[in-house]
Amino acid sequence: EYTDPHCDGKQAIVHLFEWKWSDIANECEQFLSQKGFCGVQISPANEHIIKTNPPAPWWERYQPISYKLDSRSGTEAELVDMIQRCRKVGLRIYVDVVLNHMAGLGQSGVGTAGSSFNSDNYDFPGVPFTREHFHKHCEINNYGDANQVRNCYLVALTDLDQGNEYVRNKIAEFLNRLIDLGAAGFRVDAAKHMWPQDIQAIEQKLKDLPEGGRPFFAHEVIDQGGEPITTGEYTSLGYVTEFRYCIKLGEGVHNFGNFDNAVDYGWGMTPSDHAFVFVDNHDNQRSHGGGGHIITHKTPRDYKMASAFMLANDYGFVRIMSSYEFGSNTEQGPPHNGDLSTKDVRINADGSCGDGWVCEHRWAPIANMVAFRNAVVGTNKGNYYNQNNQIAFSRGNKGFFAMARDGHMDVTLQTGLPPGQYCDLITDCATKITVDGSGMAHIVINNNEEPIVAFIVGGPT
Ligand code: ARE
Ligand code: CA
Repeated sequence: EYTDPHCDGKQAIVHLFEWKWSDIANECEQFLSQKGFCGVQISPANEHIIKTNPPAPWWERYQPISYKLDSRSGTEAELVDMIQRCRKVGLRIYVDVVLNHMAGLGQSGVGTAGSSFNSDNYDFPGVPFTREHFHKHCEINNYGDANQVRNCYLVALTDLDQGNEYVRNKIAEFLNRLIDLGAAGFRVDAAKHMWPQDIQAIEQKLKDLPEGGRPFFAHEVIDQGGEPITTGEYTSLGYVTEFRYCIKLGEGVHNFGNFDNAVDYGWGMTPSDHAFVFVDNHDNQRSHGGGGHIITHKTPRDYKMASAFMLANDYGFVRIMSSYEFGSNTEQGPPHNGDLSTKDVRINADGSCGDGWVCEHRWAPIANMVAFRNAVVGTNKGNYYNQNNQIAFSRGNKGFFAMARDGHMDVTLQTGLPPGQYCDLITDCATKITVDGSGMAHIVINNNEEPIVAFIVGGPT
């Protein structure tokens, strides 16, 4: 339940972190639809605080002021236009929703939709929420105490009581409005900090999508072992973030031998049909939540390998991260103009992005592997080969994937595929692979920057 993304069987979404709605609409039309993406996770769409010191940090959007749909990414009209334009080209929108809390203590003023607020007085007239809708103040300082994690305040953020019927109704009203506008589902921020039974009660208040079916849910629960709260408590509510996979992918890229155990159920990892997986996310790429050695766009070669493996492997539902550049300042917001408004995403002639937008999702080994994942859905890994930091495997009789850590591979392997000539997806067909009558193929990699080959049945020829 709550695991159908409603995108005609497609298998990967992209988080266009901090993009404006108008740019997302363009990206759906010009790029994502061509590459077979299922949809887009968008930054929180509702009213949030406005910070000038530090200037417009990205995390403004995780401090809600109301459920009015006016944010730094655009107005409600722009949001609706984007959802519809994406929908028209086959892409769905998944909204990042912050339901655990409102703005942090010690702040007051006006939010992005013009609503006033005063956190210390628990006054959020734009909803409205008042003191009785919040837990009494205590700070989370011990993740070993599940009660505290759910009922106390995460970094001083005023903690809503989702056990309260009025609060449940306000949240459900907000989500139902997004469903009416055409959203296909939600990424639930800080789900770990809400009781599963409260989330369930809210989900039960939701409508079916206009075209039928339950909305898709991905719950953010950071579970890396060693704490009482586990992803397993949330799997009946939808997909659950699998942060251990970030660590496993990092270890694999550094030594391919580790890819053998990339999914380790002994480690408590979430069953594949409920695991929401990613190489990095907007937090752990800047060390805000979730530990481990995380690979990011800052090491492009490793990032391409980790992402390509993730897309080739038979585990989880994939989210691709799309970032903006940042240095040592982990608070820095998206590229902005002089008035702190977010800059347009510039697309260069060669298809890369500019003006500070990284657009990992446009890098060939990532973008082109989406077609691979879509083509091999439902198949298992086979013909597994992993030696000397060279890995290869088939997915059923639908696709074959190979990758070489040092950029070179020259080996003849069983592909499990029907005979014929295949196009390498990574190089957009610049390389071709011949599978002979017994399924064998000569696999050659000679590419230092993008040391990956992948081909599928029914792909370009
Ligand atoms: C900001 C300031 C704070 C200030 C607060 C209120 O940084 O100093 O007190 O505002 O005024 C993001 C940023 C925060 C930011 C917040 C609100 O990361 O820095 O606070 O927005 O603007 C835990 C949670 C997990 C959470 C991570 C960050 O379990 O849910 O912390 N992730 C989500 C989002 C974040 C967002 C929030 C939640 C809040 O993805 O982007 O915060 O909406 C162990 C535990 C984890 C824990 C982790 C980090 O690994 O197992 O559970 O994650 O430590 O503490
Ligand atoms: Ca809570």
